[in-house]
Amino acid sequence: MRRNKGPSRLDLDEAAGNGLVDRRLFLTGVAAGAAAGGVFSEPASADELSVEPWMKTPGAPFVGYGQPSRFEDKVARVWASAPNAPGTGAARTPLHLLNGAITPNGLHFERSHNGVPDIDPSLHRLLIHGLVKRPLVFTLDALSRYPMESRTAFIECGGNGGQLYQKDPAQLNLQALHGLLSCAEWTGVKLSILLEEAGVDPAAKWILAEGADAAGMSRSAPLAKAMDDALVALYQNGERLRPSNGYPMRLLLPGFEGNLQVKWLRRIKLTEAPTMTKDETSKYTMLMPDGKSLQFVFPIEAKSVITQPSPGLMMKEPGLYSISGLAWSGYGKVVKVEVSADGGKSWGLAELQQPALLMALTRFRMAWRWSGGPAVLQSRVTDETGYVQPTRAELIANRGGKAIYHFNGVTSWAVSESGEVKHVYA
Ligand SMILES: Nc1nc2c(c(=O)[nH]1)N[C@H]1C(S)=C(S)[C@@H](COP(=O)(O)O)O[C@H]1N2
Ligand SMILES: [Mo]
Repeated sequence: MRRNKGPSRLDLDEAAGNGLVDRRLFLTGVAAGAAAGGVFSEPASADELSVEPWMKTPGAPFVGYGQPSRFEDKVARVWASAPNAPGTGAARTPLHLLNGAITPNGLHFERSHNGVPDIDPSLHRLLIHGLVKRPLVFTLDALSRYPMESRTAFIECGGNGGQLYQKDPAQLNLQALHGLLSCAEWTGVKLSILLEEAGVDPAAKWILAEGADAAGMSRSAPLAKAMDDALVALYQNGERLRPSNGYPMRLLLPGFEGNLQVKWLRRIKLTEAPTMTKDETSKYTMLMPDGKSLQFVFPIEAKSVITQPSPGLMMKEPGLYSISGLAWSGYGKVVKVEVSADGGKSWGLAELQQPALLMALTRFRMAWRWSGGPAVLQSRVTDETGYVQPTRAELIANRGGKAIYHFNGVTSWAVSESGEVKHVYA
């Protein structure tokens, strides 16, 4: 195996300190990486390929609904639930084991306040009422006759990353720290079409959205958002919504805090003012240092995190690595992600996977030649409004340490000489 030595290593432009390599490496390909002393492969000759047992016998028969390889059984959600309430809690996405920008449906995170209802779609109804000219009720069949559209959007729980408000860095992996985050292509009917059919009373300024679960979870949102880009989502990555994600229909308010993405949607009521439900008074408010709380903090601010490497994923020998991660913003598109290998002293520009969509997870990648020495890896996103992800210190200076929601500061992973990756504050 070639090591990280030799004159060819000078061929690649340094992008930033401690080994970050110019992102154009990915455009010139692996060959350039190998020339630069990357350890991607071993020299081989064709006769090294042996005929394995699976080539000597016919393969498995067909199945109705496909499942991942049995070798991928570690790629799973991990959950915590309330005592005596197994359906109340959250199951987190294994972001450290996925790539690309879309979350497979079976791994979409799940946050449920009182379990997953077993809804018979033929009995489910969506009611639109309140300040409308004509209250309307829709069956799933009726909704299926409206024009539909698809959009890719992330959902992030407002509590995601909440442990980073704590005084000391929690020794947890990425899934435990930031796994209340997923992204899917959602297909359904624009809520504005249904509201227009019902006829919006000019006095209406807000909506109330209510779910058909035993928590009766409900939230208020501005009517302007409902008329702009809200979707009554019926499909998730091409198939019907999963029961845990709102089957047979959920509200999608792109870019807004996860709690507003009301699952098992059964009722939209148009109102003059917010309804002040339990879910927006006793919860999902942000306690500020002066003891006051911010209410109705809707969009998710721009945030990014490195998914590979991350705690639990060991670095092997020194050499060339691809750092990868996710960036997103509830205010629009991700336009720039920078990566640092020296704890924020210097930054190099990461490559963004295209298309970088509005209010969707955006995959970034960066080349790094790890010297084998200590490093602190960070990522920092800028969105199309010019908003730059704050450092953890900046965020806390601003918000204090009492908040638990909307943590979007920079996450830092320390890499030790032994290749171990650890959550630190830098
Ligand atoms: N009806 C209903 N809708 C709900 C919830 C719920 O418990 N009941 N949880 C909310 C919360 S807190 C979040 S973060 C998102 C999570 O969506 P997901 O479970 O599809 O990932 O759904 C929201 N919608
Ligand atoms: Mo949430």
